[in-house]
Amino acid sequence: MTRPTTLQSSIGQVTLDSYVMNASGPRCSSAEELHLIGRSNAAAIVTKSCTILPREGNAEPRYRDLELGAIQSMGLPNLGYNAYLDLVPELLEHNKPVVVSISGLSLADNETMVKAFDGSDASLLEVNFSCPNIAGKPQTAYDFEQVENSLTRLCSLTDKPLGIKLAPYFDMSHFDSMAEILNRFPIAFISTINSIGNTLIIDPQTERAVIKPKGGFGGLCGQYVKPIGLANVHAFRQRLRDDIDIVGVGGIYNGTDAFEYALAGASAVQVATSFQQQGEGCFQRINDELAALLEAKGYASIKEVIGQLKAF
Ligand code: RRO
Repeated sequence: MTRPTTLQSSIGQVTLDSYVMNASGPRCSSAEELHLIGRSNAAAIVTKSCTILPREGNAEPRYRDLELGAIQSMGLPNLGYNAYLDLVPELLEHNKPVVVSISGLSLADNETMVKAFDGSDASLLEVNFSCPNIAGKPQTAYDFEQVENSLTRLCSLTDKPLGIKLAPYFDMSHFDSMAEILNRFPIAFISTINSIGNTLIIDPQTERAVIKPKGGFGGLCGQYVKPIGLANVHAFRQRLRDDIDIVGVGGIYNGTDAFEYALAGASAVQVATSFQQQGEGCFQRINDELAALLEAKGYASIKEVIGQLKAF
């Protein structure tokens, strides 16, 4: 499939034919779903975060659409890492990068999976340090010492471009501390943000939370989180080494959203809620809207925009 060169980008030296891919999140657990992404205009195929063993995920109801997004507590439903190892070769036949998301329930699990995928032809590895929805498992991304320990081990296990999926941060001191840690490791990229964990939506009619797992606490997604995603991308762009790419995630529904992420410093973006709500046509639409916006503004390439947020 030919795509406008204006949207070509790269993550960890891996070329992307467009700017928009799916996020590790909805509609990317099964072989069928992943092939559907492969046939779409998405820049890459990103798998659902995998664990050592297959998981059904949390009890239902575990997802609810909201006026400006969604709340969910899926609980890592996935086929188990061996299934994704088997799928990598056939997914690569779509001629786009395959990004495997890894989300072990322990460091030992992550070590096992990083080693296994290092021996595969996966293009990029994204280790998820920020799933908010497993009862009793705090998000690694909020435990800075654990991030450092994990990266010390994981970076030694692969020569593939390795990235980590971060949780949203809300304080400048956290951006400073996390960037200082990340800059000491040979990581290729970060993806930011994951959903805003442990939020609560209450239905006043039923007088219940709208989802069941974890007593109703779940990850907030969609338009609600875009300003937080933009802030995280921009704060890290100002602090990370130039060779660490940033994948922007959070509330991207249209070409203008993607353009804003580019200004903030994202080398590519991932789409979750809009993909969940609208299906795989969202990739073509958002890429087309972005290309039209670039043309209207007189830019020849998305690369001219990345990180160019203007100061007052
Ligand atoms: O599956 C989930 O519940 C989930 C994961 Br792994 C994640 O990283 N972020 C999220 O909002 N949900």
